[in-house]
Amino acid sequence: MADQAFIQPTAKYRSDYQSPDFTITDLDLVFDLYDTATRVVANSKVIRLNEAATSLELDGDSLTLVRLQINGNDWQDYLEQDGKLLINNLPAQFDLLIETEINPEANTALEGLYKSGGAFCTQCEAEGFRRITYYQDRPDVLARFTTKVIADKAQYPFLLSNGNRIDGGELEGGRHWVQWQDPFPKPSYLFALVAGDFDVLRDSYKTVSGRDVALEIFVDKGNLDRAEYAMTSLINSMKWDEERFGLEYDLDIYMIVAVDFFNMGAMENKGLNVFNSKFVLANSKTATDTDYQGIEAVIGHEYFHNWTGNRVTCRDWFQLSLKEGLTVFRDQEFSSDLGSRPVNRINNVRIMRGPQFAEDRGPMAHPIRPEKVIEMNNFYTLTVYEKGSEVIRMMHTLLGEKNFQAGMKLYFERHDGTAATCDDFVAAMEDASGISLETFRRWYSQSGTPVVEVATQYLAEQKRYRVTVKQHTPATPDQAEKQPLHIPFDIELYDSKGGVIALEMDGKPVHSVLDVTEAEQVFEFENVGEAPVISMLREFSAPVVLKYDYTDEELIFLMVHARNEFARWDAGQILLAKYIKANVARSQQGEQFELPESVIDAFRGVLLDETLDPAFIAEMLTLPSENEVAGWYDIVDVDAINKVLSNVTTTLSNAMTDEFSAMYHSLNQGEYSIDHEAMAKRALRNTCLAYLAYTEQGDALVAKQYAESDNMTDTIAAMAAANDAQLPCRAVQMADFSEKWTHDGLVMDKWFVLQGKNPAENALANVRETMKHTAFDLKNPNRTRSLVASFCANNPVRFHAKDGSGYQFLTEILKALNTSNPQVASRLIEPFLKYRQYDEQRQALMRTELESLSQLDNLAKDLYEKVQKALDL
Ligand code: B3K
Ligand code: ZN
Repeated sequence: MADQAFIQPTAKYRSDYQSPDFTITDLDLVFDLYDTATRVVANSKVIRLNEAATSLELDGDSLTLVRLQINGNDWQDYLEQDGKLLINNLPAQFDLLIETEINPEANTALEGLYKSGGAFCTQCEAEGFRRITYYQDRPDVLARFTTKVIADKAQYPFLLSNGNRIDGGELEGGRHWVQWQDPFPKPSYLFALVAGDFDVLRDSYKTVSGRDVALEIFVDKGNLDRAEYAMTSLINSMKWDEERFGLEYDLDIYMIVAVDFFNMGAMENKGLNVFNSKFVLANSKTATDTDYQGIEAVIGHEYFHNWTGNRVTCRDWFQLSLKEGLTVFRDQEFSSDLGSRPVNRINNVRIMRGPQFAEDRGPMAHPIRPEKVIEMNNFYTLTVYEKGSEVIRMMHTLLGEKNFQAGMKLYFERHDGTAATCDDFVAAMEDASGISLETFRRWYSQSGTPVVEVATQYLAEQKRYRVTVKQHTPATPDQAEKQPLHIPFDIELYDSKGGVIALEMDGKPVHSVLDVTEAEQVFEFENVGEAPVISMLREFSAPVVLKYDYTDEELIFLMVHARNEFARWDAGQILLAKYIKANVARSQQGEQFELPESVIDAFRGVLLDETLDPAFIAEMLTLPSENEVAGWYDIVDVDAINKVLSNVTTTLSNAMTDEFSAMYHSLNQGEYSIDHEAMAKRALRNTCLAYLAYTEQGDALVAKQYAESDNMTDTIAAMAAANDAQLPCRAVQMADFSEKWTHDGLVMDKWFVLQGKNPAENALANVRETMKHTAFDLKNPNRTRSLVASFCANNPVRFHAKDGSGYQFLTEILKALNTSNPQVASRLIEPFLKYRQYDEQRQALMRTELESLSQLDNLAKDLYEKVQKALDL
């Protein structure tokens, strides 16, 4: 075992990339699985690429080296140090055998080979393979893998790995083995192994060229009735990728295994996806509509990685957005093509404007292609994923679907079977379309959220409309100087009747997407017969903050007349934002809350508009989150924001009680189903309930819905309404639910979330009490996120209690997780990183906590990187 003393973590820089000195063409693995002492024999065919190199450097972590041979002979000329194995005096080509011993049971970090419940499973991205064997654990070394898995047959009847099953047999002592071969060369991060006892849901898919693919979903025994939606989503994904992207699956089998202990959502290992059970298991009794949508999106996402990620992978981890941004774009398009495009867009934009913009304002701000990394796992961020997807979407907007697909085709022609860069992707888009993306490339290297300020002027005599667009990106801690970006700026002009005014310049029609590329640009449109109302940043055509002085009348007009639903929603959001800001200021001055009748009427109009999709109406009536509002301020007043948002809710609720009530009752549905129409109705009905909870009838109505509900969506909606409004029926519901579902952690997570978000004054004491619940387990990331993260990240008033009790609580949890699971700790620490955005007293309290963490002598790299940056050390 290597020396465990604290080694100062070091950073890696994108600019330091060097291609590997050696490559591995074939890797033959044998796993002899035992809980505490698994033996791994790795046989590699190694070829030297750099003639000058004689030493091979391999990565390793928490390994015991048992045997090292070159070409069948024991090899002594090596050095094991600081997580590296340096093998010296090597020939140009050789067979390397390495045997290591590992302890899966002690692996609570859930990276490498570990045990989830009774099963063995792996997670290797980004750098987990080095916890299995010494290897060139970097994505630009692509090898053909053969994997033999040996284990006890009774306990582990299923032995799985990547590719196709090629052989198997029985052994003495009740053990058996299976051998797998993956014909596609892949980097180590895509390796997977699973051994366990499962129920299997089987189906098949005939690809567009007529090949049959076996589909298998492995779930814990007894959960078969919760796997069907995942299977449907998988089949839909395979079909969609053929139809929209012309991409077909390439192996004879596709397997998905659901496990309970998993650090993130899922993992796209070639042919053998490992999933957090949260994104597989669902039936109407246990899952909400949001859960179903999550399953569809994540199943799609991992499936789409087979081409964007696996067939073409990343050259180095700085290029992560090459596969993640692109695959998020693909999964968003999948969900939008299958469900409601506007509702999907709205939810994606909420994530951008809330948590992604917040990331840009914090100490970890980074471009979608980071320049400097200490712990790679810290860069699986909303910036790399969601903003990365926005960057792909902007290219799609600039090129159009046809050119974009031509770019995809060229990208695969050029890079299939290799490890590529973000630049390679952009070059393929450019070459296929003939459109220059030179300035556009800055989106890859520039961090922060650009601000676009617009001024307009109507020149009545000339019938011209002048739109002045200025852009600037505020400095971020990682980058002081910013350049203008290429911003696709989608606009539309309306006349007073709501008709669209065609855009014309120099006597010619112009496209609605303006190319904003400079710090300041003026666009002047001709033949504009009257002062128009302008709709801007339609479809959120770029991930920027838009500043424009809209009047209430213009916004109310756009809420009704804008041609696309997203623009109508956005107008509603801007209108709400105006009054939320005004009232926060009033509240800080000790003045009364005010919301004009005209604003209330605008929302009433939306609720009563029968032409609109109920799911869309529900979005229109959903206020921005406390966290999103917090992002509008340099110094956040958590209490004022909370008070104002509550006031908006109760004001709308009081003013529109009759309408909410009528709508609620009219949406009473019959048979439960999970098609879009039924989900949309539930969404609106439950939005009405959330408002009605604040009226006199609230308690009775919520209690009735809980009692009568035959599905988890309506059950949780009732409980959330009771929780938010602190209704008397809350206590009964919480007790009843906990009793009913204690045995099922995944369902209990919903209850833990409500405990975490409980607005009650004693919320923290409740959370501490809840940690003693039999279903709670700090070692399970889903449980921890549900309870602890929802308290710390989504219950701002209680977490930011002035006495610092919330902060102390988070530090306790972080200290515990620092040793058991640093990846989860690193996600939970996020609220502390924003400490500079609070008043002095809170800043000081949070700083103290960060300092106490920085003093830990075993601080994990994951936390080290964030704490250092937050404290600006
Ligand atoms: N590629 C994985 C994420 C791996 C995270 C490593 N800390 C899942 C996904 O994005 O599809
Ligand atoms: Zn992904």
